[in-house]
Amino acid sequence: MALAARSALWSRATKLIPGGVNSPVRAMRAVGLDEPVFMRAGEGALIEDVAGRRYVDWVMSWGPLVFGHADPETLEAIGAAARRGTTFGAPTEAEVELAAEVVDAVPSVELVRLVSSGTEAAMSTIRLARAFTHRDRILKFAGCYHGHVDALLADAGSGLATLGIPSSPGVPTGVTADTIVTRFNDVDAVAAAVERFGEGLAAIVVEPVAGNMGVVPPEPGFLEALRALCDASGALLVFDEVITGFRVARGGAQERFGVLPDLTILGKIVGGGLPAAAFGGRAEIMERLAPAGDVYQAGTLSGNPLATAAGISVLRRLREPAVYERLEEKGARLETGLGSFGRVQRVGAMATLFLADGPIRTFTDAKRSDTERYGALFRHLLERGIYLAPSQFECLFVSLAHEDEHIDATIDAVADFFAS
Ligand code: KE4
Repeated sequence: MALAARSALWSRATKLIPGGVNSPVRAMRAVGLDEPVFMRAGEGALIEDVAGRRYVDWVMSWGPLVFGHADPETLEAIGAAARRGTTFGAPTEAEVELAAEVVDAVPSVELVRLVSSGTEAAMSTIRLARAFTHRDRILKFAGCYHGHVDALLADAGSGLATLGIPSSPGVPTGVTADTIVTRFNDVDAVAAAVERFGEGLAAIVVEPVAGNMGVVPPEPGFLEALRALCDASGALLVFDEVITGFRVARGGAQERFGVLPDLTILGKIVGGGLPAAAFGGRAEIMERLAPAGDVYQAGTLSGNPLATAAGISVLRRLREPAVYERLEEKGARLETGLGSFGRVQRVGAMATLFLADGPIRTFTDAKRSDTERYGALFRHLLERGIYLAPSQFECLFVSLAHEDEHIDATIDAVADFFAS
């Protein structure tokens, strides 16, 4: 597509869709682009824009594509399902099969409910935690993102552990009045928050490895401390494993770090690249969900045949342990290659190159990064056929389709930027 046609497409998009995109980060404003790159195809580790230029893709649709773009086995599974019809709104065997894969893989999950997005899973999990505990307060961490759930669109106030203030217009103050925001990796801050608000605390919600401030691993003992604080206060521990699930280990961060939450939020990989997400946990909690219990939650396309077919195709292949050895090798090669250009933080197949001095332990640390320079790096790499996350505060998503040539080309292009 010629330049003029691309501009016409962008102009048309902005006249029909707010900001021209269906999710803000895609506008690529954070990396200094006035007009985002429109993509039209992907194959393995590569993504192709509407001008036919191909890039090594480190966004991978923000995490779902652990086998890369247009994975043949996934496409075959989707096609076979689609030929039988796309949605029935009735129970299907595939939903049972996908649930079985999740329950088999994720250590703390005994029952699981399928939904269509991570936001929906997070929203439903909060409602369930509040119902189960008969409490209203939710504690979250600055820099962690759990989808655009009203109750979790809360920023920290000035103090260390404050009642949340809405981080978006349209979120009523009454909704975030029960949201406490404190600092990731700060056990004292969490303990103080639980001390002060513990009575009415329904749940602590955390990305066990933060991905939405860039990759910030849990410090040794942090997740264990959250577990202990929840046990002591009667609150539920909720791991948002939308990114980490099936990525940092087959059983997610809870398997990798050996800390079991009461409820787990899943997305991205679980749908194999189609709209599917899930939440699950201990049976006694999950059984409160309608129609088994009285906590209402529903969805027209929940567990739909195409997404369950894609999810089953992917999760069944992730039973092979060698998969995670290969992801670890690829992640380590990328980390080693980028390490001399900034602070690289990585857990398994998720990594971030922070243009800042390390270590990055909290959102405050992450915000020290030179986002202007990151934007310049993003644009430089785009010119060289490398598509980095269009924000410093996101992850590079390593897939099984990323070969040494893709990793080495990325490292060379980054080296070229810092040399110029
Ligand atoms: P979705 O509603 O976008 O499917 O999932 C929300 C969500 C929940 N929890 C975590 C830990 C997440 O990372 C996300 C969504 N991730 C972002 C990128 N980090 C999606 C990209 C976008 O918003 O377009």
